[in-house]
Amino acid sequence: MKKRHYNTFSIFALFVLFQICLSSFAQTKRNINDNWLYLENDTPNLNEAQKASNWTSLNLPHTWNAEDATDLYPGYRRDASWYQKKLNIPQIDKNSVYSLYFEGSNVTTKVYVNGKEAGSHIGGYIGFSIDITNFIKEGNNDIFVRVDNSYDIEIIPSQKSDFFIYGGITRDVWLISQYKNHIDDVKITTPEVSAKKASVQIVSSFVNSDNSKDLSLTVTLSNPKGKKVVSKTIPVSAKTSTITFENIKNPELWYTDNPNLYKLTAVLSEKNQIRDSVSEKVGFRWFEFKDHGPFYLNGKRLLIRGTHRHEEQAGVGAAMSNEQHWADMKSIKEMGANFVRLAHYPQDPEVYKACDELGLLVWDELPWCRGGIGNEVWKTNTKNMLEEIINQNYNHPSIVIWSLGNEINWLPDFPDGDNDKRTNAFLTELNDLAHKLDPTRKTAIRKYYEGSHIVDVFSPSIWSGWYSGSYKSYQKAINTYKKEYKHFIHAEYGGDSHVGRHSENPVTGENVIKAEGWEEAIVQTKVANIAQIGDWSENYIVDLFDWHLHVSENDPEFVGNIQWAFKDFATPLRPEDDIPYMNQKGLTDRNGIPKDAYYVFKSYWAKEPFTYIESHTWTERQGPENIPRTISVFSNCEKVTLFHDGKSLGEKQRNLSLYPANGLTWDVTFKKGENILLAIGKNKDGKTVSDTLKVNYRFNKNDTASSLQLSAEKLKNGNFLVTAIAIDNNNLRCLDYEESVYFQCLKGGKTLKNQGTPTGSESIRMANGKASIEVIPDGSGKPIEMTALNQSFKGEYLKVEP
Ligand code: GCB
Repeated sequence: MKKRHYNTFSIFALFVLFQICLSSFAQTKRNINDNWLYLENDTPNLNEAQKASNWTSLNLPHTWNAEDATDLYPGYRRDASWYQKKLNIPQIDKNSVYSLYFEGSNVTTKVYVNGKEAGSHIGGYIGFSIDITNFIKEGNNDIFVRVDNSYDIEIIPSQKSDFFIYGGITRDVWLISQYKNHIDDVKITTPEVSAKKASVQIVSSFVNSDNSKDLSLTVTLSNPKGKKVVSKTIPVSAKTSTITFENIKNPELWYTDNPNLYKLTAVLSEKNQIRDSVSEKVGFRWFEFKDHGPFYLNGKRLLIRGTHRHEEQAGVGAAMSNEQHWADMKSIKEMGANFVRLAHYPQDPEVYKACDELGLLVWDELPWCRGGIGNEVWKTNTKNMLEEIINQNYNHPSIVIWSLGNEINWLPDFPDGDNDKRTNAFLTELNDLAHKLDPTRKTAIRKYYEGSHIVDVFSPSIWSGWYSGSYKSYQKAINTYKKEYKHFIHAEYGGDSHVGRHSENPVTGENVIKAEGWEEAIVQTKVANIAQIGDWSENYIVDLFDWHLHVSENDPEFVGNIQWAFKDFATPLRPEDDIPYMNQKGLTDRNGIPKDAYYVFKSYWAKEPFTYIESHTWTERQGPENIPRTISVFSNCEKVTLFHDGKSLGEKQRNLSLYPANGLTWDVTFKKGENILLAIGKNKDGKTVSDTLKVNYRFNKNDTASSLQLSAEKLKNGNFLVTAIAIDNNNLRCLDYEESVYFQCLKGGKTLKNQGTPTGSESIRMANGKASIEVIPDGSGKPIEMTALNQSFKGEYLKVEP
C-alpha cells in the first residue's frame, strides 16, 4: 500500500457511510503513538532486546537526540535503539489487510511482529508502510522496531550538513486495516486550469486480490464550500483507472492569499458494498517562472516571499507534535510569507497540509545535502528516496518545486565524490526521474554551479553582508544572476543574531574584506569567528534584512528570495557559536519566539496591521546626555506617529522605497530613567494599532564589571529563570559587557538552556551584561544550588527554594 491521506472529516464520512450501508466495509486508521517502551541498546539481535530489563516508557514521536543535540561533547548519539509496543487487535477480519504506517523514522528501520521480521525501510524524513497481515493474531501483538541513525555514508544527508540527523521514530505511527480489494493510490493532476475553466485528472491504482469482476469506482469532486461539482462511476477492470473531469467552469483558484481547496473522494465498491474510500484536497492553480524573471501564479506576478524551515524545536528536537508543526507554519504565514523551502529534507505530513490550507508555496527537497556523489548503493538509496518523496507528496497543490539537493558536491564523503562529470550524470538521472514521475512541477538545486543547466530552477549562493561583501551589494548580485540564469531564484540569505544583543552602531559590512575560504572554516567548526561579517547583534541583522527586502520589494523583474532560516536550529557544526551548537540565523529563537528581525519581514509582507517599536529586548540603554537615538518602528500601517513620554514626535508616512524601516524612524532624546515610547499606526480605514515600550536610560557609561549578581525567578511552568548580571563598582549593571557565563547546576535540578534542551551545564554569552538560563527542579523538593562564572570572576553562588 502506498501513502494515502486521511483526515478526521473523511473518517467521520466513512463512519456515516458505514452506518447507512451496514453491509459495507470501510478501512480504519488508528493512531498508535501512545504507550511504547524504549531501549537504548544497539544490539541487532531481537532476542537480546526482548530480554533486556532497562526498557523505559514513552509516547511517540520520539528522538533520543532531543537532549544531546545541543550538549554535544563528545558527540551526539548516532547509534541504534529499540522501540516496543503491545498492540491489541481485538478482532481480525480474514478479508482484510493490516499495515503499520510510519510517517517518518530516522534513519533505517526494521519492524518485527510477534518475533518475525515484517519489513524494513531506509531513509528518514519519508513515510512508509509495513504489511503485517501475515504476522498478527487476535489480542495482543508484540511489535518491536529497531531504528538506527548510525553514521552511514551510503544514506543521504551527509553528516557534513549543518543540522542534526535525529535518531528515532520522529513522527506519528498508525495501524491501518483495509479490505483486501482496495485503492492503492490516487494521483491528481490538473491538466488544464484558467480562470474560466479547469480539468482534473484522477489516476487510481488498485489492489484486487481475488480478481473480482464486480469492482467499481466513484469519484466525486466538491467545491470549497462542500457542494458537489461532479461525480462519475466507472467499472474497475484493470490495475489502474483514469477519470478526467473536464470543463469545470470558473474554478475557485488556489492562490497564496486565498488558498481555495476542492475535495475529491474516491470510493471503491464491490456490488453494493463499499470496499475503500480515499479523500484528497485539490487546488486549481498554474504557475510559471518567466525567463530571467519574475514568477507568475495564476497569470499574475507573485513576488516570492520565502523562508526556510528545519523540522526542529527546543526541547524535542525533530520529534515535534502536530501542534508544534502547525504553530511554525502559522507563524510563517502570519509574517506574510507566501513560500517555504523545506530544508533540507521532506517534512511531516502536517506541514504539507498546513501549506495547502494556509497558502504557502513549497520547495520540497531531496536530502542530498553535501557529501558529493556516492557508490552504487548510495545511488540506489538516493533514487528510491526521490521516488518516495514525489509519490507521497504529489497531490499537494502547494508544492511547485522538487529540489534535488543543496551544495551537493561539496565536502565529498566518497573518494572522487566531487567529480563534476559523475555528479552531473547522476543529477541528470535524478532530474529525468523527477520529470517522469511528475511532469507538472519544476526541479531545482542550490549552489552547485556546474549542474545549474541540468535543473529547471537554480539558486546560486548569495550571502551579502554575512559570508561575503556588504548587504548593500545585494541589488548588484541579483542583477548579475538574473542575467546569468534563465530561471533564477535566490535561496538563503541572512545572518546570526543573539536575542537581546544590541548595539548603537552595528557594523555595516561596507568595509569588510571578502571572507575567503569560509566553507573550509565550517568543517573546522569555526565559522562564526572566521567568516561572518556581522556582530551578532539584533540591530545588524535588522539592518541586513531591511536592506534586502527594500531591494526585493522594489524590483519588478525579481522572482523573489527565501530567507535563511525561520527558526534558530541546532547543528553539530558550530560548537563555538554564541550559543554552542546553535545556528542563530533564525527570525525566531529555537522556541519559535520572534526576534526583532521577524517584525522587519512582517512590516514588508504582512496584511494584518501591526506596529512594533525596535526593540522589546533592548529596554536598558545608556549613552551620553542629549545625543538623540534613532528609533525605528516596524509597521505595515499607512501612517505612524511616535510619542515620547506623551509628546508626539510627529506623524510619518510609510514609504516602501525608503530605508531603513520604510521611513518610519524618529530621533528620540532619552531622559535619564524611565522613558515611555508609544507608536500608533493608522490605516486608510482609520483603524489604529499601537505598541508601547518602556526604556530605562542612563547617562553614565561604566562598563568595567567587577562582579556577577545572580537572581532567580519562578516561571509559570514551575521552572526557574536564573539570571546573571555583570555589575560595576557603583553597583550598576554593565550594559556593554558581553562575556560568556558558564552556568552550572550543583544540586536539585538541571539547566535548560534558554534556546536549548535540558543539560547539565551551559555556557551562555551575555547580551548587554545579562545572561539567563532556565533550571528545571529535579522533583526532589530540595533547594537548587547554582553557580555562574566567567573568565573574570569566580563562581557566584545561588540557592533557590523550589
Ligand atoms: C548554507 C547551507 C545551510 C547552512 C547555512 C548557514 O549555505 O545551505 O545548510 O545552515 O548556509 O547557516 O551557514
